[in-house]
Amino acid sequence: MSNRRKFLKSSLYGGLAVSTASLSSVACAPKAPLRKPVVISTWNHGQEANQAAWKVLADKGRAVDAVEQGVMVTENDPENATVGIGGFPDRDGNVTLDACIMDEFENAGSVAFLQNIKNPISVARKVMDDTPHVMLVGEGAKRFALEKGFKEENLLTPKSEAAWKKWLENQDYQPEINIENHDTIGMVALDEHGNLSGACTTSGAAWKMHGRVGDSPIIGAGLYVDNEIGAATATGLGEFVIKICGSHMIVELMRQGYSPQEACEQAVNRIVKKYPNDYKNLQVGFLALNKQGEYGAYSIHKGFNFAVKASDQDELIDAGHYNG
Ligand code: SD4
Repeated sequence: MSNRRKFLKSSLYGGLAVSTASLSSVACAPKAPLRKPVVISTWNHGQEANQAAWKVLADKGRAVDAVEQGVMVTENDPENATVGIGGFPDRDGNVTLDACIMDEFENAGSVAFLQNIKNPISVARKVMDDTPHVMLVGEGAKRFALEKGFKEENLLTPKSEAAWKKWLENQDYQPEINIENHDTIGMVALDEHGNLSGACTTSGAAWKMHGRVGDSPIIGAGLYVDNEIGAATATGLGEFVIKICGSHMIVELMRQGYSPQEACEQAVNRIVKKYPNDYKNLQVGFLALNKQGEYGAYSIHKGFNFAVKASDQDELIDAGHYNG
């Protein structure tokens, strides 16, 4: 490690440092940067989503188009209970969706608490491209989507409705690690032109309070892209990602010389240090990709995986983790 990096680490984390000896192995970090284009995304559904993103990237398309096309695959899958149609509803039986997107010019678009529109990522894209705003929520987001030609539809599938009715029997609201909401998709990509973009989309925590919004549509929490440096995205219990501005923190650490892997570890360490009682019962995972095509991922607990696609790599990788 360079002296500069050592200095930055000790000054930034002097009071908060978690010994790297306590960290689990970081076998997921690549030895050499991947040749661009590259796309990485959260969880096993990321593999299928990456294929759609790859079609755009392999055709020398823009990363922002790739990530939008990629995460739409997951949004359109009714079997996925935490993204788009088929997402588990809130405790009152409403499916409410959150999504955001950032492009290579650091433009950003976001929607939150959006109902009855299947592809929130594309609505977020339209907010970014066609309005002077970054974020639209609730009724206003829906009205905007309808004006843009999106179709209103019922997103509560019989399967998700049955799961909600089962939950109503006990109404237990304890987060379960890797179970409560483990298919949210965050995706970041580096295109042939060397530009970075990212997207994140979810139906959020199952059985949440009506009106609850998580990290996924919050620029700097669930997603952040700085085309000079890198991009990061998050999954897991969003409240804890928001409280540390997780994705923004990771990008800023990469700016200061940390690798994507080190930056993801530091973000997880921050949650562990700040919330020593909470972290044991909740999962958060981060993914990062830098401008050079190096990636990293890390989570609090075992069980977080992510999908990587590049011209000579196509695999699902178990992320390193802090606990256990
Ligand atoms: C949320 N972060 O709403 C989302 C859920 C998630 O994997 O990412 N699940 O808190």
